[in-house]
Amino acid sequence: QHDADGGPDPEKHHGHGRGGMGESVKRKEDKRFITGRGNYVDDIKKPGMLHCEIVRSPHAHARINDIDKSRALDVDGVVAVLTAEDLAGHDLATMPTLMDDTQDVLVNDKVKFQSQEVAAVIATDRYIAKDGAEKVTVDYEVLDPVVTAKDALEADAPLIRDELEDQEDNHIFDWDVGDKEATDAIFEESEVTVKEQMEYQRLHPAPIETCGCVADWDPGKEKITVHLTSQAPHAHRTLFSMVSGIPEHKVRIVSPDIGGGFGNKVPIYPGYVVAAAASVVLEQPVKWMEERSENIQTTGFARDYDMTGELAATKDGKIRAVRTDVLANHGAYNAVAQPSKFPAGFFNIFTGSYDVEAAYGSLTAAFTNTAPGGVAYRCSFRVTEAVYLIERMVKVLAHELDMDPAEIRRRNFIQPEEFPYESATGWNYDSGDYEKALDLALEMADYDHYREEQQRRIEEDADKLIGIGISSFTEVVGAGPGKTCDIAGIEMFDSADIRVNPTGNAVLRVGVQTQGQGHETTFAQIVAEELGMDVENISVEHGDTDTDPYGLGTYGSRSTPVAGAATAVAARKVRDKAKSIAANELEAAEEDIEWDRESGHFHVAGAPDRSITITEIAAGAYMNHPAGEEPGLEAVDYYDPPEMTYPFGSYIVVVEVDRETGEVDFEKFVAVDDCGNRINPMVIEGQIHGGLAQGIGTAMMEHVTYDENGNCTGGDFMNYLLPTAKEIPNFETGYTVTPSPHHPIGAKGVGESPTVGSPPAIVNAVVDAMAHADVTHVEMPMTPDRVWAALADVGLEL
Ligand code: MCN
Ligand code: CUM
Repeated sequence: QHDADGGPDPEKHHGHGRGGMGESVKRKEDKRFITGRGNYVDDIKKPGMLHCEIVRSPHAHARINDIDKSRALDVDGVVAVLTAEDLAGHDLATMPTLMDDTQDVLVNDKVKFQSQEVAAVIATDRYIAKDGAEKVTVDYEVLDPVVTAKDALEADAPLIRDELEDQEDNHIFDWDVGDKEATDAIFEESEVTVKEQMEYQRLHPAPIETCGCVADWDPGKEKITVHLTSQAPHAHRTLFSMVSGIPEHKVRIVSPDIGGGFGNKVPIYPGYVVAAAASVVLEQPVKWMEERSENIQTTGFARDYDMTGELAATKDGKIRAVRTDVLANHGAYNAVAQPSKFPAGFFNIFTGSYDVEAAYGSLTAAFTNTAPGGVAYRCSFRVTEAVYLIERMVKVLAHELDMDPAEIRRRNFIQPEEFPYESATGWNYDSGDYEKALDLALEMADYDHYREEQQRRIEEDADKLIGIGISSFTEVVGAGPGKTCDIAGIEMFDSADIRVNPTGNAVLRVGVQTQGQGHETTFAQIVAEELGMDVENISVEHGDTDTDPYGLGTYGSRSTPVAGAATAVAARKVRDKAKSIAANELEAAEEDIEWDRESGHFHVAGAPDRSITITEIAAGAYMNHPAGEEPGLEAVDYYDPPEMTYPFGSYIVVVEVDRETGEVDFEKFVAVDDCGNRINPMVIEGQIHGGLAQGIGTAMMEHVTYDENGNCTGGDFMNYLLPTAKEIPNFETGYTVTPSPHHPIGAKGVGESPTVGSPPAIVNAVVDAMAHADVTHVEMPMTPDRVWAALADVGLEL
């Protein structure tokens, strides 16, 4: 895949002063964001626009006997009230989920989770719609709910999905991976085995902007335009067309500025379908925008995995086998947003950064009376859960063997020369140098000093204990090769379209969609690098399916690995054409034209002063194009990645645990990441900071909780706690560079690494503070009461 000149050199990334690879170019998008000129879905106002409010069920499990619309229709300004019956008339009563299940758009017969969509009120303004919604009278017959996967699988559990033929219980599927026999055999004969039970609690991505849309049916053109909070506009267009029956070329999805996605904006939600249906029926634009509690209680959640981890090892700490068993709560529908052939996402890489002889993982998924989802929140499709499992287990093993957790990792790392490496579960790691990243992190964290300080506090019986936690994670991002990765059957390639204008600037259109990651800047940097243009002269467009090339969207940190690769390849196609124009302009043979990455110029071989810039070439392409060539200067690339990329890192967290209050303070937080060649170090650092904050939220605060009646008790920001600046310590970031051998610019994704890698480091640190009293696990979120209970359990409390 590498260019003739070898692509950018990791050792000298200076961007050549033009804002290419490796330069911390300031984000172009920030001017409009910080001056209040962003344009989000809720900013869109259209003449005659109506507003949609959804009536939601107060019960988690209930049969609907009757819905009375009359009082709502009496409210002045209410235009329509829709129920499942009305939608059925348009064949829109149900919609497919991304995992082949069928979800009610509005409840047909039986409510399956609290706050499920029951009816929709369309009115001339939002407040009237809300008043109308309060007046819709629903007669519910309340049923017994079941909220945990374990309870849902009990023989006497109430059947949630009774509308499905052949569904006799709440079991969805079983999945397994690896070699059970070989793994079990190693466990039988190993000198040491350890086992731990751990829960990865239900979380919610909670982007600042909730989900919503403005649907606008044009009866003249018979075309619908939907401004949508979408991380994947093209995939959503295809699904919209399939669900509505409107031909795909008559559907336009526009993702304007998106106020954070974090995976929450990958699925299609009932509100979108209702607004679109209402717009078609009423022939007026319809806006639907969620409130915060609706967002937390009903849209794609994350995790909810109950995991058992086991390691088999030798006495000197060589891990021989990994075994895991998982109980997964998928909520009321199987609506996980992930490549369709991976029912447990990429949980497969639970062997992590370690070279083991065998591994086996099994999983059972269940329906419950809770909101559907499972994959979201910077997770790389369940790599969060996999990394948590293995990095926690390595700490458990280190404790069992009384070994230093850094040393035990060193003994088990896959070695740099072993790449490409096939893991025990059959995954092909592209490149890595794990020890280098760990060593750098240890040095930055002043590891030995804190180990001594920890000992001193124990000996002095101090009020505050020190704990040090490590996580040396491996990620897998860049879904994905079309042969294995698809969404609703569409292969997960991505695309770039570059058009160079006569005056020498260019527009790049991509199939991915930024939600805050800085693509308008970083994708322009790839073009700047590959064409010798100034980054200021390249604008990046995305999020409009009428004009952008088809792509699968932004999630799973796939933009850089897939669309970034497409961008580099498209730029190189432009460069190839540029050579023939350069030859024409310089009156030389095309074979004699060379491109110089450093200067960004094209010149005649052996005659560097006979050179020409891309700007001059652009003029030539339109004003003096070579005979026999097409005029113009542009190229498109659809990139099917040969493999995924495997970024990695080592995080070290030092905490102080207060024995009196159970409070945890971060003393030091070091994150060393390796995402291959780096496009924009400042953007990467921003991604790391944000993701570490979310990792702290995960480990310490966040939890979507339900009571036994299925009431969502963690469904608003009073109860679902997000970290603020006050809870976030100073992060120290470092990096190593191990390029991906198969990516055109040697880059790997990074957007999810910090959230994937940090929770186990934090839990390991808190556990480590109590390890001298043989504490091996504390469940997340590690609230002060939980930490205090763990201290009290072993007599360490004050
Ligand atoms: N980058 C780079 N050099 C690399 C790798 C990445 O400069 N070697 C830059 C990229 O150019 C891009 C950013 O880092 O600007 C993230 O790139 P990448 O890792 O490819 O991830 P994506 O762009 O595909 O973003 C998705 C990822 C996911 S899946 C979640 S979830 C998440 C995350 O990004 N959601 C976010 N970070 C987020 N950040 C913000 N502000 N908002 C979200 O919703
Ligand atoms: Cu798993 S959250 Mo991101 O892949 O959009």
